[in-house]
Amino acid sequence: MAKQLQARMLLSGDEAVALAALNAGVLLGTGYPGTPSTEILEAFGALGGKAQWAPNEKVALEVGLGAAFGGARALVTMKHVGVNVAADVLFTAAYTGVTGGLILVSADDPGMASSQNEQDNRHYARAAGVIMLEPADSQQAYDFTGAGFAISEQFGLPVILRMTTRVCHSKSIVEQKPLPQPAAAPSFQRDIPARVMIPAHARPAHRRLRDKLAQVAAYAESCAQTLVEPRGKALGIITSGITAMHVRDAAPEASVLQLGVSYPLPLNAIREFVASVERCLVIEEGDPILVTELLAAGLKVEGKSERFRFGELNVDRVRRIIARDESEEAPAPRGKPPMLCEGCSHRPVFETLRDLNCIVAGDIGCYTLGVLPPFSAMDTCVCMGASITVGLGLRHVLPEAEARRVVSVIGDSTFMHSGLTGLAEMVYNPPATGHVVMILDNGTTAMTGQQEHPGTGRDLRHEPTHKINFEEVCRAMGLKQVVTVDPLAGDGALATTVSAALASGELAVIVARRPCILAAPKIRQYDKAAAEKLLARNAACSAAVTE
Ligand SMILES: Cc1ncc(C[n+]2csc(CCOP(=O)(O)OP(=O)(O)O)c2C)c(N)n1
Ligand code: SF4
Repeated sequence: MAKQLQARMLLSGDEAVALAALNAGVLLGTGYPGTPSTEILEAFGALGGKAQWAPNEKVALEVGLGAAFGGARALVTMKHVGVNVAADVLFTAAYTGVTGGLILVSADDPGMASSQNEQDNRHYARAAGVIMLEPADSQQAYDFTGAGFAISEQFGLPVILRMTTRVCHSKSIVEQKPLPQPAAAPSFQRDIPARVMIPAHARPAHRRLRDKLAQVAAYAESCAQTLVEPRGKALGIITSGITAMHVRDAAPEASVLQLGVSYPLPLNAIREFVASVERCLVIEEGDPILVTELLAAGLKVEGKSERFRFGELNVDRVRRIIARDESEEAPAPRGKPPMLCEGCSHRPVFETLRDLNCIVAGDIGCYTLGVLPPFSAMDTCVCMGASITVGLGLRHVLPEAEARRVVSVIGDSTFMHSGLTGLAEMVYNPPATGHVVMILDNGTTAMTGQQEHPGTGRDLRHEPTHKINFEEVCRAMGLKQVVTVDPLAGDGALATTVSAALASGELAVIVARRPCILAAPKIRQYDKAAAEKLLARNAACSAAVTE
């Protein structure tokens, strides 16, 4: 049910997407936390939308795709590296197509404010063959989300809404405009050749996909998201996303073509724009994707030099690109290095691993800070879930004395995200020296702002739901040594347990359990509220029985 139109609101890009999704009649919002995307689902849930955290991004996109097969509109959110996890679904979802509108928000992080890489997910639209929309501010985040559902349904394709950190987190005025097309009621229409991707169905599906993309390109030639701003003839700039804002500030006299649909490209509109100006620059944050495509199409455009591929663009850097200024840039001011909070339960774990001279295959979360002094106790950290498996690889090949020092360290949310398959590998192909995995269970996804996950026993709204028991899961998967310790107990149990597990030469899981010190008060509140609700429900039941 659409919300009452209000005149204007100050919203972040993430909040604007959530509001548009609600107004567009999205029946299901799902995703996995990751900065800068996390707030979208939280805001969607707070507005009354059905929002849920999935164990990982692949699961989220599959659930969203199922909803879209059922004719409903679905919103799926993740950070840029999450799309790597979801890529298996994405590529084939482009073939199957969708019935209800499906938007996948990819929140990219150029400059790596809080990420392990700055991959440019515009590549994914091209590689998978899905439509990409790129808003530049909160108003466009709202408008493009609304339009995205209509476009997704019109062409029967998933849409990637590519946001970047600045667009996600900057606040600007949003006018709640009416959205293009109301959502249809969900219902299942059988379409086996479209949705069952055996080779005989997939071959024509690939051809259908290419036809659809040609239709989208034709649509993009004159759609509301292709924004032409003719000004002077001397300079024209082709751009997309947040860079459009920098461009308007840096070169107010330049004509601008902002590609709201950044894949597939409206080549005729671009050609016309290029012909209308004397010098045409392509200014894009990240990889030289647009410029490469436009040069390949025979258009006379200039790109930026390689140095501007790294990090975010801003007004000053855009001015430099326009002026072809290659002089040294002032280094960005260095912030205070992050560190584990005082009293954090991860601290004693890394002190122990450091003191035991372990080789630590680490993972991603607050605990990655165990790499910094005074701990300096992490030797690898690649992507979510890689701790267990990289540790196994090391165990398989290192000389025995070194192999016996290898420990994998993984957080609770990360364990749910992508640790389980690592455990399956561990029991299936055990190294000769055994292996030790530590699950640091602090009862939350601390790094991204304390989101719930399937191991907390609470859903996105912090209401009780089924809690996955790590120890039971490990035992069920075949591990004999599963030990639980309180890392803050201060009784030496942690060091004794780790030493014993290392010495055993067997497979072992140590669950180091103690709530994140920042999340603990809230966790106590959630537990208390849940207990009170349960009591009230039981009282109501017994009253009904005795009546
Ligand atoms: C594929 C992918 N998705 C999401 C993220 C964002 N992210 C980084 S660490 C993390 C989980 C951290 O939670 P946990 O493992 O419980 O460790 P904690 O921060 O609580 O110590 C998330 C969601 C990411 N880096 N990669
Ligand atoms: S937020 Fe929690 S898990 Fe993260 S460093 Fe602080 S206490 Fe540790």
